[in-house]
Amino acid sequence: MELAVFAGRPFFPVPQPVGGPIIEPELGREFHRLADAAFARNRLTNSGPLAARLEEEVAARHRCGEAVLVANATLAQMLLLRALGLTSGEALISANTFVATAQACEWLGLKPVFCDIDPETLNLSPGDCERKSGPETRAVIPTHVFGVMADLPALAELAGRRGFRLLADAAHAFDCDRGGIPPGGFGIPEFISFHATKFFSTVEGGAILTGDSALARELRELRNFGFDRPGDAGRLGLNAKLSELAAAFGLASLPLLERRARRLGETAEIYRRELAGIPGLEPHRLDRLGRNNHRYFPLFVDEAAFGLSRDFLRLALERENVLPRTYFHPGCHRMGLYRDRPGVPDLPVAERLLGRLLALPTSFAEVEARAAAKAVTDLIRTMHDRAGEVKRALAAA
Ligand code: T4K
Repeated sequence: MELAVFAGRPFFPVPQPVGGPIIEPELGREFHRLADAAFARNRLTNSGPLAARLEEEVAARHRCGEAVLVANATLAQMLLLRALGLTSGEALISANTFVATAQACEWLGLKPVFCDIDPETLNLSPGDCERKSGPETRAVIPTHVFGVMADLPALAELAGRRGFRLLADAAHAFDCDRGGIPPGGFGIPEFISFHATKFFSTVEGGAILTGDSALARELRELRNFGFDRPGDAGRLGLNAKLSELAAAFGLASLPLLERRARRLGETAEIYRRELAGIPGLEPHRLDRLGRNNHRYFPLFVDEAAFGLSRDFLRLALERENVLPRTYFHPGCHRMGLYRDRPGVPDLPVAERLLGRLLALPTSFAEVEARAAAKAVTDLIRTMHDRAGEVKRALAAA
């Protein structure tokens, strides 16, 4: 049967998104058991036992002493900035990050300064941070994009020498590490996302990972309206608590994570093997420096060699119900919030590389994951082999 891009039917009958939640059958069963127990206890939020247990599990997994669970990673970053007194001046952040990293800074009164990326890791470049730092710089906030951890030792050296704070956006980096050290293990505070699109999820949720118990105590007060004793708010807080039902979803996922990591690793392996023979495609290596959870499979598309641009390949795959994403291009600095601000950031490496990057879906149903990954690569091969026809079909649409 002919493909949709050639006026036939979509190859996949249902959409295959990059961020589709991963829900194994066991997860649903265990979630319901834990949720029923929460109902029987009449305890749905505000320091319940499930959230407390999940805090311990997440901290142990990341070997960092403390995990302060919150309602999402955006609030985690905001609370952390507040606790560290980072409420004015500038923060150096990566041109390759989700807009939340910039927005959390703005909410606290910190102006984000977009810095260029390292061409190997696609993470914040310490050299460009040095160039773009100045008298107003108060913090540097790298993102471990796609779970590849940023160069924290080099950034710590810079921050120490220039007198600003280092904290990290580890939203993508659950169960990842660099040289064996996971987020939270480098001695700097990091925040992580448990959003439904992530490797590990509580539907919405996140955490701050830290070895500093005084900081953790303060963050626990800030997430609960600033209450430092029952009924008395000693400081300005807000509501960023994680509910018991969200914690139940997370606890139900924990025993499945090794199997999930193996499956995503296999999907990545199939993608790498099958795409290897197609000209103009180069997967971004995620595990050169340490462990990766393989939640994302980003690859570079060279238009001249492949026959189609990244954006045409994306459009063609979308016709077949494969929904790749161009994380994070054209970049936050080009979003409505930022693009009219004076001073276009100078980001030559990000401009050169991110316009060629495409993230493929990884969250196929468990029973069909191998066949689905292979089918995606077959579709990509067809798009290459019939590039001229694909271009004409898309241009005519
Ligand atoms: N820092 C970084 C580096 C981040 O990537 C993020 C979040 C944060 C900080 C902030 O973390 P949180 O405050 O969210 O905890 C999604 C997520 O909403 C966002 O959490 C995530 N990063 C970002 C990378 O991806 P969108 O705008 O791309 O989401 P959306 O709705 O387009 O969903 C992505 C794809 O997944 C779509 O094709 C639909 C599919 N999907 C999504 C959901 C939620 C489903 O099929 N089912 C679902 O339930 O932001």
